[in-house]
Amino acid sequence: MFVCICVLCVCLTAVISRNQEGPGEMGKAVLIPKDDQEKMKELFKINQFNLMASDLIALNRSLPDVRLEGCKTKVYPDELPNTSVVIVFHNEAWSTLLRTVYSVINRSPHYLLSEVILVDDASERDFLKLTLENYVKNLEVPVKIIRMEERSGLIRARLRGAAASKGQVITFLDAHCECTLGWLEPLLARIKEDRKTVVCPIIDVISDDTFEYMAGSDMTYGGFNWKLNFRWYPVPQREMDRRKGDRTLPVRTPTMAGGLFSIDRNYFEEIGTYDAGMDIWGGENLEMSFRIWQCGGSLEIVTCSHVGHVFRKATPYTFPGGTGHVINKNNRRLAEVWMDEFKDFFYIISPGVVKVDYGDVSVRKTLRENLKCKPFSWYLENIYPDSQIPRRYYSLGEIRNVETNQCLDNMGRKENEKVGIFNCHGMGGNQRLTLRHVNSNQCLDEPSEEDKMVPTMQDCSGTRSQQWLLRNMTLGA
Ligand code: LR7
Ligand code: MN
Repeated sequence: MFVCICVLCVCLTAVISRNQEGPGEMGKAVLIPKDDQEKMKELFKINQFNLMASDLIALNRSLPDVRLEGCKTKVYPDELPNTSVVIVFHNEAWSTLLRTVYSVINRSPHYLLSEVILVDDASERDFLKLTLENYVKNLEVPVKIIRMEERSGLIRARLRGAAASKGQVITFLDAHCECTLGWLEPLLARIKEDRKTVVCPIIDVISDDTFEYMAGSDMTYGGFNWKLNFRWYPVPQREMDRRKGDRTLPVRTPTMAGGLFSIDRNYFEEIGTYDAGMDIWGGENLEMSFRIWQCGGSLEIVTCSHVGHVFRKATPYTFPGGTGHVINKNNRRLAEVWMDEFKDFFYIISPGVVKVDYGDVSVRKTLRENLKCKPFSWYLENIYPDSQIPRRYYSLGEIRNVETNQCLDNMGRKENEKVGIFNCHGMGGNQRLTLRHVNSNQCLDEPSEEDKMVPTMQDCSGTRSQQWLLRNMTLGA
């Protein structure tokens, strides 16, 4: 009896003290003592995040409520569609994977959770096999584990998870996330309002070094650059105006980061799920973003929903086939199917990409026809007018003096500097110009007073000094 009570006491104290001041509680940073830092660095390499810190933090750690005040008091309909949560992983760490699962289970109303589906993309770690299977049996929400027979990449793994799911909505998460209080209801409520809206939470930052939880901003949204890299950009004024300054209203975003979103399951099918021809990692997020917008849906960041994600600086896993090859292939597939003539901008920036075999995209082109999707120019005009890709351009090529066979060349210089003149090499690169330079978003401006000969590169302003007459010129395609 005495022992029993004593054990209980210890447990109880442990629970209480952990919830208030245990490592990482309330999303605080975990600092590793000097003596352990060698070991910490070793462990960091396994997942490219501070595994030692993560392992010290409780699987159900507490987090701050980072929502806007206006979000905390919002009331959502009682009848919301339920969701399956699909989490794909390859060699994920135990603590981050389970913390993701716990945060879903502990911070979602259970009647809205159909199930959690873990899709193991052929991981090689023992603890992700039987140990994981036995562990999830004791959780309060059904957790299903699906195993890919071979390494397939996150796109085909998600497709498998989606096909096995039963919820009215499918919610995808990366395997190193933490959902915060009230994350789910606003996502589901928005889908209930409009089933063709695909919704993302605000993605908060979990530090890869300390696992500190840092609120993301409701003032950034998704875009991309000419290399087809996803990037965050400030929400433009037109979108603030559309929401009449109410920051608790969803932001219409041109693209999504890709890892964290909810979609009506029937709509997911209707709109063509994913491109199963894409391998391992990359491209699927832009592919889906373009497809949703061009084919009549919309993509939003629901600013009342916050989910954390461990952002890493490097990839911990292998890319069978080579990183560059895989990403180029995926990007080519999306450019060929969705970007019409604007794909040329991508190819010009990354000349190597056109050599990559991207397989057969006819099924995806047929999908685009069947869905009667709008052209990419419509997307640029209406959804992403602030894109770096010029919506209208006269021509793309080199500017050559036909007498001397010399070309304008930006000489690798960057901002607001003189352009140079160099022998034409026909390779594009620094000589590939629109009158807006494709690499730097700088425009050819008239020579300054001191130097009457050589034009300079200046921020594109649309003023007369940047207007040029094209005459007697051969403009390459
Ligand atoms: O071969 C693989 N098989 C997998 O199952 C490779 C990865 N994966 C899993 C992996 O374990 C993880 O759970 O897929 C998930 C995503 O992989 P990450 O975490 O290495 O990707 P990321 O967070 O660096 O990349 C972002 O872009 C990807 C492009 O393909 C995906 O869309 C990711 O889901 C996406 N992550 C996010 O959107 C979170 C916010 C990051 C930003 C910006
Ligand atoms: Mn991730």
